[in-house]
Amino acid sequence: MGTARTRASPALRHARHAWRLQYLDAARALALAERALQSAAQDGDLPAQCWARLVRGLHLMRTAPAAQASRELRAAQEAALACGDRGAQILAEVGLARCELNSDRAQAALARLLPLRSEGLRLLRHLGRAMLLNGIAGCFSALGDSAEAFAYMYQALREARHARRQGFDVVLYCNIAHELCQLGDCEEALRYLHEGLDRCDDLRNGRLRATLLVNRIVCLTDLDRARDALPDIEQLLALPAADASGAGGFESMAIAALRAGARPLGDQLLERARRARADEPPVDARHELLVAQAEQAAAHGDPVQGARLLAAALPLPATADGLSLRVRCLFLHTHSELLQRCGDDSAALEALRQGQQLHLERARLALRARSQAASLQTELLRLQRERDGLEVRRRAAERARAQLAAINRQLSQRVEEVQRLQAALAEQAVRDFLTGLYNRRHLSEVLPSMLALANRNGEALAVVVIDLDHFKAVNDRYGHATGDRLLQAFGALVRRNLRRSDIACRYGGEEFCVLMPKTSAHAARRKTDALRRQWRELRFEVDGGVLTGNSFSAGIADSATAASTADALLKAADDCALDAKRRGRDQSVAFSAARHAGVAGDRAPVATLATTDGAR
Ligand code: GH3
Ligand code: MG
Ligand code: MG
Repeated sequence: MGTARTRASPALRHARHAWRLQYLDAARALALAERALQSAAQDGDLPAQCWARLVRGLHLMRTAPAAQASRELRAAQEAALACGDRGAQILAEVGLARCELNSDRAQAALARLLPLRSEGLRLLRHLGRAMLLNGIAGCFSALGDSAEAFAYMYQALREARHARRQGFDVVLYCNIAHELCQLGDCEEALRYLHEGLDRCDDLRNGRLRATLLVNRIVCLTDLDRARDALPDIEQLLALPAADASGAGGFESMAIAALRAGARPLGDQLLERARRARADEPPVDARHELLVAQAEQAAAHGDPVQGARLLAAALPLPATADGLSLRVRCLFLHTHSELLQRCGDDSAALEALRQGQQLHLERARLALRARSQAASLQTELLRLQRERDGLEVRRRAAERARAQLAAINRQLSQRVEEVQRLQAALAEQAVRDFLTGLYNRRHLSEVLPSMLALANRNGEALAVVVIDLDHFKAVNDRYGHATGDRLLQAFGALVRRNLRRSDIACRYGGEEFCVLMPKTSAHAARRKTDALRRQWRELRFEVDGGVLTGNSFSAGIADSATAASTADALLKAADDCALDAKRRGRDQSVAFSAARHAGVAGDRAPVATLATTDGAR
């Protein structure tokens, strides 16, 4: 609320929490504020002091003499000023204005609040705004300008509905009902009170309930249904004493009870009213008290005394001095009745005539307020409907988005799954199951493109064909399973010894082929011989001993010297392997252009035959 947005201290958080709880749980709000104030005072925490005092000040405003509440609210305001919290300053002003109003100084209260209206609406949140608007409405109401009062109250109600959780809407139901009752529109007032009392079940605010009940009692009395007010009086008296007396209105209850014929109850209530209003009651309360006393006198069989009591208060003060139309009507109505009972018909008629005039005035105001209220209500309903519609659309869009996101998630999971499967299948299709090396199919797929790349870059691609020596004999002597083990071991050995860019395939049976990019036949032969030595050293546990000293024969050709087409290059390497076999196995033969000129065909003869003899 316009506070500098630094991190809130724990005390400030408590104080703000207390602020939001004011109407929900009045006692807890006050206790929280007291605690916050204690620690804030110790720490010199001004923002916390400000909000805690604000809560306390507003509580005093409802329960204590105006002077005491004003002191606390002024202290809150000073703290707000010191810490630059303009929002809190305005809220303190709302409280101070209410104190003026409670002391029958409506004009002064209005003068405080009106200039703050637009700034407040800009700075404050919903609850604060509703409180400010309600404060202005209260001033107009006290000044007898019901139309303005209603306009502000409905605007406040709109704000309060946004902050429904904080319960301020119930305060407004109460105030709107009070205003309607002032204008004699008691049926409509009863509807608001009913709604307020319903909502009150969600709050822990005995005082607010008591105030709603007092208003209902007043309405029912005004509608000549004083008997129906008796259960409300009972309910009110059953509330904690502080709540019941906090609401005031014992004089209204006394009038209701006496008119309902409940004399002892009326006497008791009047006694409480007298005690409650001991020092300088507001103008309305003072006149209601007189009416109650007059009713009591009449109920005790002395209407003359009653009429005399009322006559002594004539002439009645002006509206501007705080006497509401409702109480003025009540006064004149009762006076006329008592005069009639005393047999003074002409005086009774005169009072009745005055009362009728006021009724007319009330009806006129009620009509204006009603049409104002109706148009505001229509506007409110429209806004509400618009908001509800938006909310429905927002929820639907949110649901659709969530569904879409879920479907998307599922879909991408499926896509990933399929991709994984496809990759696995593709891998399976090009892998040899036994050795884990690539298969011949893969070789025929990649060799042409590797060759093209090598040719384009002017680099040599070496092809090595390896055939394990006397492998049939291994199978024959140790069994096919041992043969398989050897093939697997050979695959693993090849994998361990190759570069990542090399491609090793099982060409078929016990024959292998390795493609080595950027490698000459010469370099490839060196690597092949190193591989051959390792192969020889590998030891295999077999039935009855250890098998070692295995060998292979290899033929090597590179694209730079042997051939530039895949088939020719493979054939050149194959031929060299055959050569190695012929020369006694356990050796590598690299392509010699001179010797193979007729075979490879597409290169000028440059190299000589080179063999590496086996160690055996
Ligand atoms: P050389 O030195 O002339 O190459 O003799 P060799 O016995 O290795 O050649 P030959 O072509 O006569 O026999 C190849 C043997 O490889 C025959 C076949 O049973 C064996 N062989 C082929 N594929 C497999 C296999 O997958 N597992 C096993 N255990 N043996 C296989
Ligand atoms: Mg073979
Ligand atoms: Mg062989």
